[in-house]
Amino acid sequence: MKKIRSFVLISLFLAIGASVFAAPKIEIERVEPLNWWVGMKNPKVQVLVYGAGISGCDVNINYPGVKLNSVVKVKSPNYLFLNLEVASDAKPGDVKIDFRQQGATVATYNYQLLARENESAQRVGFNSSDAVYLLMPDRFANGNPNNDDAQGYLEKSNRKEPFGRHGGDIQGISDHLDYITNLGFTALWFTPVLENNLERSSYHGYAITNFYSVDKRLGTNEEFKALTQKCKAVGVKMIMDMVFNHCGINHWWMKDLPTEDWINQWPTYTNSYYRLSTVSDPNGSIADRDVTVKGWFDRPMPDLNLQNELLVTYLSQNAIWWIEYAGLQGIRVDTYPYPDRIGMSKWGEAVLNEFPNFNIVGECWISSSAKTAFYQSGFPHKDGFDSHLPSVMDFPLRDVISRSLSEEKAGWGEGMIRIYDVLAEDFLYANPNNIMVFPDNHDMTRIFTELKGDKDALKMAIALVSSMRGYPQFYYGTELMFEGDGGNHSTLRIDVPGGWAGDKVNAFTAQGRTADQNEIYNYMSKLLNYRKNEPVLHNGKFTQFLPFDNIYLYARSSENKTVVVVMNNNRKGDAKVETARFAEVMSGFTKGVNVITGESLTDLKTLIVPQKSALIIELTK
Ligand SMILES: [Ca+2]
Ligand SMILES: [Ca+2]
Repeated sequence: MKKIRSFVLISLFLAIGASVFAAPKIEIERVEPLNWWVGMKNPKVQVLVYGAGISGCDVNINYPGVKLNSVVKVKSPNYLFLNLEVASDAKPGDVKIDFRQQGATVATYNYQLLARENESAQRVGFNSSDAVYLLMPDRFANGNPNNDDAQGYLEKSNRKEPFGRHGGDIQGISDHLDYITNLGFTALWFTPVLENNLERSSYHGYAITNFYSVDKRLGTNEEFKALTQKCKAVGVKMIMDMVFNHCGINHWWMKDLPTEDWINQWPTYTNSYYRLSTVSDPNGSIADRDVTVKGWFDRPMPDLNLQNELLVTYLSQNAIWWIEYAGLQGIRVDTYPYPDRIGMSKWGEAVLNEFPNFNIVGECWISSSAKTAFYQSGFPHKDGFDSHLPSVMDFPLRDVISRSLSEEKAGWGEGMIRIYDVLAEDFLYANPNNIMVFPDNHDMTRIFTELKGDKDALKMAIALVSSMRGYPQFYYGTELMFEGDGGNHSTLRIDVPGGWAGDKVNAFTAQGRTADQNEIYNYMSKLLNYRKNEPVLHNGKFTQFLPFDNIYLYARSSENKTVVVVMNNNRKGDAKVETARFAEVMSGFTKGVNVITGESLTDLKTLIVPQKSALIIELTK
């Protein structure tokens, strides 16, 4: 009897205990990547799950074709990393993930597996056939005034504040896409669109606080995807600006890092030296390299540690997710040399494994061809290292364009020889034709300012960048003769007049532009539209001849066609250029057409090149 009573009591206690002490439900706050796809080349995906106390859970998945290989727990109890494997014959659908404690379900999550678009893996990235237009979404056009102050954001819009949010957005870009395509551009790169929820100066987009969400003041993920599709329909490739060196100080994980080494932490605030020589220097100290690579880019930008494997996987999947979700044709990687280079190599390898014909350009802001070539995939590193970065930017060439075009009195080392000499170092590059060529960008003094407002020199710069090996990039407003000082970003990143309702001038229309602006707009349009349809300017052999007397000639040659560019950098009347010296690229051709004016050239023996101008002629047999 006594025994029976104890048994009943114990049973009762257990029953009450189970109901009183049942593990409480856990709220899952984040799951990233937001979804995944069936049929990726790499069948594995690592899903980050974030929720208070989630690491105490057992995880169960019961979905045909989806295997939970392992679960990774980290220092914070609020994260789990689920290593899933998706069979190629798994059906798209919601994969129910069951989180249990003491046998009871405390949370469930339906993780979406989608079908891939046809030919997704084979997509062709931007390449030397493209011309890239760079803009800042906050400063281009305000297509939706209703999103200027989206809920939950710390910084309010204020167009009067030079470093503030001006209200430009994805809709504004979409509304003015014809302005860009009329100029002949075939690729679009704009500064990052992901959430930058900072108190101030977040308009530039480089302090990301959520890697999976477009900043609502610029639009939504769906709007970004729709713009990418609209671009594709009109022959414009989308290059997404991504940042992996740092995140924004208000990134959601900063309050609860998965692991201490998720970011590079220092006893006291330590800024990067910004000395990129330390990264490639075989003689450099580890100490100097560490501060350059692990020091922070700026106080509001915690430095991500790409030696952390979980983080590298997170960022690789993030890039793959945006390519697949939005339909991208390219990525521009910000501050490329600043993260751990082995981590970035793994990142690039993972992305190119999924999309072998894709293109990625890294911002390696270095004034030396040797140190730039170091980062391009294919560079013969002694230790066999491969960056898996197909394209770099030609900062060394950029640095001499304005200088050479400003030097009308050329001595031994001045004027056009500067350009020749930089291009003579192309032997360093694994692929000189997959290099971005540009006269300026959003971080540096505008070319027109550097050329001291010289319209003729501006045209020469446009001609050079558009016809050189590699592919051209122009910063918005170059076509409008915008001026701006690199030391003052507020002047460098002004609004396009006409992008905002009530603007007195509308530069998006020919009527709203001055005669000079139309001259430059039309010049660029003529040249880039010509370039668009001429493979000789995409892949033709590049041959340059020594400049003499500040006159520089180079050619792009294919089997049946050659384009010759002659730059007369003097201001002392027409130059009569005898072409006998250029027989190597001109012999056999009998006809020539001035690409800009359409005029036929009857005499190819002597070319007349007006002062301070570029003569671009197409030669045919
Ligand atoms: Ca807006
Ligand atoms: Ca770094």
